[in-house]
Amino acid sequence: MVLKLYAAPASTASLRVALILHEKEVPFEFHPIYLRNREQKGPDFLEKNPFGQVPYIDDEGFGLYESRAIGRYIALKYAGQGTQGLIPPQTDVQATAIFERAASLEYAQFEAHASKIVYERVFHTAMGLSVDEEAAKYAIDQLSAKLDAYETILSKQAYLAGEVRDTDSNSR
Ligand SMILES: N[C@@H](CCC(=O)N[C@@H](CS)C(=O)NCC(=O)O)C(=O)O
Repeated sequence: MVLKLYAAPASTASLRVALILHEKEVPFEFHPIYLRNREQKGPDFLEKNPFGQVPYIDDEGFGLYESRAIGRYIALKYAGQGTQGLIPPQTDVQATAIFERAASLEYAQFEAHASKIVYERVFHTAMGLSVDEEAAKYAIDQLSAKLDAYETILSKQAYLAGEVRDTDSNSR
């Protein structure tokens, strides 16, 4: 039975899952959820995800929501196919810790501010809703400060996790 992806094309969290499915060459069936119609808040979808948000997958009866958890699940389940090295082997505890740190940084330091900017400046504008310019400007300032820290790290190494440019493993 092919994996089912319940998602919305304009949703960045949905695209995150679609990207992993593509990288891991996993065939899937797309089930569109119409956010404008608030289908995600209807009883059928709330049974899948009580938070009423996309994406959601159904993999042979195993249901899962939260895009990052889904991404990790797909990367682990389909480890033998598609793009390799998305997640380090758990036996390499240092590489795993560094991967987890990069993942935490994305969620805690980047996503909150970046998504606020996109919601205010892109989605609200597209939907004809009022834009909270003050909130957008605050998020831009916050994100700029975070990007300075990213710059410091990435001026010394190629990626936040994974390949290290210098030979000092402590700086990974
Ligand atoms: N942390 C969740 C966020 C999911 C999320 O924010 N989904 C948005 C679309 S990108 C959504 O369903 N919005 C509709 C709503 O909240 O009613 C994830 O990564 O899956």
